[in-house]
Amino acid sequence: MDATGGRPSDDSKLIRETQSASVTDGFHLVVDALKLNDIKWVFGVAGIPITDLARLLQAEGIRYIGFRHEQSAGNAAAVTGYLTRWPGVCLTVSAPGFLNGLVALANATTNGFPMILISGSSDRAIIDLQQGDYEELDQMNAAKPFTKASYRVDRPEDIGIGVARAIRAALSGRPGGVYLDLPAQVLSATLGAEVGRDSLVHVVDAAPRQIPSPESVSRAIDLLASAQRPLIVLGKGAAYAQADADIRSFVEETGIPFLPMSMAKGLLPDGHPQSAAAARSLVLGEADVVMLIGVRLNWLLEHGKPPRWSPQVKFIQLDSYTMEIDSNRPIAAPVVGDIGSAMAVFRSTLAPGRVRVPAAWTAAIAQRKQQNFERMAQRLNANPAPMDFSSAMRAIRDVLAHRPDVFVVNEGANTLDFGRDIIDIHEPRKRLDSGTWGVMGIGLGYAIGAAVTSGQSVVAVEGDSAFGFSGMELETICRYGLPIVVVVFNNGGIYRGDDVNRGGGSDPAPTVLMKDARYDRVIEAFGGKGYHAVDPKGLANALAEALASGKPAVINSVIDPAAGTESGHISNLNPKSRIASEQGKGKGAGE
Ligand code: ADP
Ligand code: TPW
Ligand code: MG
Repeated sequence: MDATGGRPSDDSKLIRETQSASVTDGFHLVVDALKLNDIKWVFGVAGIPITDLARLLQAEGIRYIGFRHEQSAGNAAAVTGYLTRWPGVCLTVSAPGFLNGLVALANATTNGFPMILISGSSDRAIIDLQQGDYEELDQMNAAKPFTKASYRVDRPEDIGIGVARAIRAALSGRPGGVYLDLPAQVLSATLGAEVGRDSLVHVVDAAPRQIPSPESVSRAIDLLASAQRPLIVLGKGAAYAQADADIRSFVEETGIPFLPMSMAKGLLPDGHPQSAAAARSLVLGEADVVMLIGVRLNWLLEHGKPPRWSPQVKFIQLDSYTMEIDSNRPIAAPVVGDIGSAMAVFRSTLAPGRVRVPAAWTAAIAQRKQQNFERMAQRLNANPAPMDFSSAMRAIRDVLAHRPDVFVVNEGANTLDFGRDIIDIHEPRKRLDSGTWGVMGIGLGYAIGAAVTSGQSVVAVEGDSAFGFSGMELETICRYGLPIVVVVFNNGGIYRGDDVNRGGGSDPAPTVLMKDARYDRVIEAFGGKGYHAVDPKGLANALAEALASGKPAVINSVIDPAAGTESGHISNLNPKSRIASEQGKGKGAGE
């Protein structure tokens, strides 16, 4: 029996392939509206009431990718929005399917990725009186706190407007997640074909340029020109903006050292001489004027406050979202606008030689970089058995040095920290990771979204715990034959694999996962290629071979269970109980 509680499925009557040309229905109008607005992919899980919508999308040439869980479908849609600057669309069934997708939608909103979650929903009259419909939930209101906007279409003639509003809301200002509720009755309702056609809306100029005021740019340039120790911080808003050439030219023309946040890596290559990534503590602590380009002063930058930052530092903040300004520290020179327009204005306004970077500052950074490179080289070149995070990441870094085109997806705790620090990114938007929330579960969804929309290869570098959140999407990867290689950093646990049951019982400790798990064998069940790597050479060979094949693969990389740090680099955020301090666990790795 299907999961309808015995209710007859109404799917069969829904595609009106034989309908007369004079009549259309909600299903067709949704597809027409999406096509009219250049939606090329939809990621989802089928079921009542949207099964036939998925079929019709496919029939009409929108690529439909069917997932095993809505959260991964939603993550694929979110990353599509980030990479293409056009909303990624996720399609789910009612109540539980919708809620599964909602985590990804909320994550998209938090990260500023344009995404639309479209869910079918049950009978409004029954929902509103809570009379117990199949998959009953007031979805539109449930979505509101997690989205930029949440809409429901109650009449078929409003589908065009609903889709247009969703697109505009997702893209404008700071991008984010939008929910669009489509009740089953609206999908199956019929309408005159001409009325239907006339109701569609082609969205014109969905994200209008926001040109910053000339005064704000002059104020910012005056401040930059006064700096003794200037710094540019690039965030994923800068990567999203696709103003790569102007950003790079601005950084190079001014000579100001830059620090990329994790997903801004690759806007300028990591090996760029002006990169201050390897002198992070120094530049955050000593910079006197900092230009933030598409980056928030949130927890990832310790809110811009001492002791990490100098108490005297002055900020320039370039952002499309006015309310971000002054949210954590006072901003001396706010520049509100879209980064593409703003960087062009900066470049045309800035007189050559106006901003000078004192040689003492550049030299101090160079010296600290050199020290840290040498320290890091020791860790990278050590060859411990079993592998630790550094030696395994080095193997991946070396293979990817020859493949700048490959997307790197990265999640976990230690696996995330070491991956961010060690794997160089050579091109813009090639690194996709846990992002603003530090969420686990984005891995395979992001990998699929990136592979499907770009046609390029992806390496997903996953902690063994992180991998588990979306692991069943290996079947999706194999079903569509996508060029994705998943490297599982198998240290047997969350952070570490060597913790013990503090009660002395036989149950494993809360952070422990199965020792000796063979994740490579999971993909073999779906016809993909599994590799088992126990040393850097084996890992590098497996990765090079898997990438060259262009076929789905998993590399189970055996990492020392004792190599990790509790909570990775953010152990300072972990409230500690006596049980932790007595065991001497959870010492911060710091930077
Ligand atoms: P990171 O996580 O890399 O530090 P955040 O996600 O915290 O970056 O910050 C990104 C910022 O970029 C957000 O405040 C967002 O409003 C802003 N932003 C996103 N796209 C644009 C754009 N095209 N123009 C200007 N600002 C943008
Ligand atoms: C949705 C909490 C943060 S990091 C992590 C968890 C469960 C996994 C770390 O283990 P992993 O990496 O992946 O094996 P490693 O290399 O350190 O061993 N649920 C969600 N998000 C978060 N962030 C968590 C739980 C967490
Ligand atoms: Mg682990």
